[in-house]
Amino acid sequence: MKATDVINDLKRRFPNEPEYIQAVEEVLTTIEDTYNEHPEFERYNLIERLCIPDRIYSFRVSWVDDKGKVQNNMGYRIQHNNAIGPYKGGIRFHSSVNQSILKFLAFEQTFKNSLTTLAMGGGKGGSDFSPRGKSDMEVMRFCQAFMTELWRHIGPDTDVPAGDIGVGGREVGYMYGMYKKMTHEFTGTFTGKGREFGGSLVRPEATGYGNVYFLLNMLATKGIDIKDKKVAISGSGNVATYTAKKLLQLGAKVVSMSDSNGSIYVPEGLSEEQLEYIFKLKNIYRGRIREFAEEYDCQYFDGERPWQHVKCDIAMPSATQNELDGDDARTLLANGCFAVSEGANMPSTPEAIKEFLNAKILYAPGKAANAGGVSVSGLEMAQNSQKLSWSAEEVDAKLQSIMAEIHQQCKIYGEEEGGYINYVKGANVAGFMKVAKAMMAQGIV
Ligand code: NDP
Ligand code: 2IT
Repeated sequence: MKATDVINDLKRRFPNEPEYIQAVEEVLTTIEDTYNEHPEFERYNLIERLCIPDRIYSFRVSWVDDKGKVQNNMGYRIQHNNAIGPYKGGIRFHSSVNQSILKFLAFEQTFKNSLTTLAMGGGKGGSDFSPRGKSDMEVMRFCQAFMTELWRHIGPDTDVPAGDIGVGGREVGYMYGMYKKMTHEFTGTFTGKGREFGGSLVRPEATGYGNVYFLLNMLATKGIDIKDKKVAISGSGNVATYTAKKLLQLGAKVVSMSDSNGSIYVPEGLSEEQLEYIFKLKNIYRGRIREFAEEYDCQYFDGERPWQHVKCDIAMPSATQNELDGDDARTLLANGCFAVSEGANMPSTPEAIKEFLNAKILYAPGKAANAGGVSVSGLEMAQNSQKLSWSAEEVDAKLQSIMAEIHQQCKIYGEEEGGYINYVKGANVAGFMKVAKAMMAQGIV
């Protein structure tokens, strides 16, 4: 297999899907050598079967807004690969959603889920509907309309959706309610459900906490203590806020957060009270991060991401894809940043990744660092199957050991001469090998 040939062929066949091609390119260029050590993979044209999703559903979602106007959005579910378990992955509601973005996310999810040690294949879904600025009733009507199509394609052993950008506990609840009505069944077909109806404790916290646990594993390889380290976070949603919460518990200083309109800079680090304000601002009032800057009179960079403005030891991008580019990476490095652990999926551009790897800093790609979310989703599925619920301590302990295991797999496959761990290569090769072996064993299907 020549990675460039496969990528060029995919570019020709899917010309309008830059995010998908970007994600594929990053993986293929790092697994090429390992793949070519297995001539049987090439005989089975494994690579093409792994890059192209098993199937894609796309549909129109029509719903009525509060003014009585009929709105039409697009809905999608990408079932990418189920070699090691049922399709599994979140649903994203954001105005930017299109097939390319969901294909990149479903592709990434396949490798991420493989790393978790649990039995989950890869999938992703979503809509170009944006919950921002919509009333509760509008969000409910949209979720219900979306589910009247999606329900027939998912199931507890077929495909299990969850949250992502724009989809939190509220949206999952509404979608699950309609799913239950359509199927006449109460099964664990969604994860991230409310605690009262099968949701796992620690699932809301899991992605952010998991990212911090992964970071601790990376820092331990260098004997670095997290205490008093300055951490820049982007985003102020689910992943960003729980990342901040765990960091504060550990004595680190969170110096920035952001949303799509701008970022705040608090050089001395957020207090617990200030973080609590951000939780409320985002989850209850559904406000903007600018309002934090007004309330606490701190620096606010309108329309800007944090990276050019903050001095930090560690960066944890936790908003969206391609939110940290080559210039941002160079500025972070020049300002002394020595670790980057990605809460978002593909937040660093290829140029930024190159800068981090060349500088040989600790750099964890999202598919390893943010795998805690889907891991606890896997634990939620296990609890639902058993019709039991585990304590927060039990789930958190399992999350910590899964993140340590993912770190170990990255080390095994990514350690270079001289001891530098290339986590990009490690995560890609480890994730790939498990899926590849399962696909080989199951024949050409
Ligand atoms: P939320 O919707 O809770 O929060 C998203 C945050 O990112 C908000 O602050 C949002 O700002 C900001 N954001 C979204 N889109 C953009 C954009 N185009 N430009 C700038 N800022 C943006 O989502 P999550 O916290 O769940 O997800 C964040 C990232 O983490 C995503 O990449 C997601 O795929 C990834 N992830 C999520 C997991 C989960 O369990 N939820 C698991 C693993 C990864 P605004 O309010 O202005 O839109
Ligand atoms: O990107 C991700 O891993 C998620 N949005 C979580 C997926 C899940 O099924 O919990």
